Amino acid sequence: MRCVCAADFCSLSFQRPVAPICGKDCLFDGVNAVNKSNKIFVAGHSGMVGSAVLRRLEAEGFGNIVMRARAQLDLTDESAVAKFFAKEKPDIVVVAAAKVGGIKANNEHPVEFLLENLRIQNNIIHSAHESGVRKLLFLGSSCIYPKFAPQPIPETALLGGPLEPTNEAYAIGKIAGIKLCQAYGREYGANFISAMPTNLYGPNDNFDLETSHVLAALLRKAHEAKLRKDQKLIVWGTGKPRREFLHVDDCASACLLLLEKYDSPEIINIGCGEDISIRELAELICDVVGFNGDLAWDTTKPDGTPRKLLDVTKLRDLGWKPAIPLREGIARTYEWFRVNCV
Ligand code: GFB
Repeated sequence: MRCVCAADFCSLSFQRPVAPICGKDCLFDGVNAVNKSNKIFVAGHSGMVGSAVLRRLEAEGFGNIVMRARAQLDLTDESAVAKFFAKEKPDIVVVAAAKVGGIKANNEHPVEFLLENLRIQNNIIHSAHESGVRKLLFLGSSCIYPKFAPQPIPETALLGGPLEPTNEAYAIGKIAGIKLCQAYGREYGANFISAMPTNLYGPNDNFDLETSHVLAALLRKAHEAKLRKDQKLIVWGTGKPRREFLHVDDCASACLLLLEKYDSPEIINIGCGEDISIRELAELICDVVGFNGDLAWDTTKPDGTPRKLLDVTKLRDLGWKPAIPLREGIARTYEWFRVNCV
């Protein structure tokens, strides 16, 4: 069925027998519209993405937010999750809980990345359906796309070729989550949407050098190299791969827009539409941190996907754009790191 706004610019179609909205100045208000009194469960609220979504929800005046610390609710525990949903009966769910990590952690622990993510998302998505959740936002990752996907990567590239081996297990887990959301939509009419953020960074990022992503790792390395007055900073790989970096607060603003205005089972990318090489990123970080030594390349470490730039046309067509330029975002994150991690 077509979006009921029936406006010329709207090309969305839906499989559910309810009236959806496209979000682009639709004439229709939408039966699925999220309102500020809705009970919203943010799964993974203490992680980088979950905490950013929480900040944004609070800033926008959402006052009925449910959270559970890991010690209170183990999301890999099927019966505990089922009991939690049956008792709380949230209206809206954001699935920001996941086992995440950088290239090294993904490459070395495929079992944990696959199993833990499958467990968490299966439990949440299934219980959300059982307890009558009205809308669910599942967060995936840009690594779900084939290693050699066309650039920038359109949503239609999903399952079009082999994955990048260093993060295949994690990617398969996330693809399973997308497909489960779509299956609940197709079979039961659930409004479970999936968004694919690009490489994110910001407050509450993981700065552990073994398990972090590149931006957080290089911030720590540059900071420590500056303090030690080192001559060199060691960067993994060749420096040639290109990545797109989005501040997590921008990702959170996109998530809210999708909750309010996007009701399609088709996946949607979240990114800024620009990428840089790892070498350029390392130089930028050294500049922001004030480390003046040289870069040295550890080519025993993997490069991973050669390029990962998302096509963000769909999201921009909904009226969203990022607000935090990369240099400013790095400076803000460096400040956060200095206050909270050293
Ligand atoms: O951010 P990152 O760990 O993950 O690495 P991916 C990106 C690039 O930065 C790779 C290089 O080419 C790394 O070799 N790099 C250079 C470094 N120095 C460092 C360093 O000190 N630490 C790290 N971590 N990288 C991840 C996936 O892929 O992307 C996950 O493994 C997830 O599944 C995430 O999807 C978004 O961008 O290669």
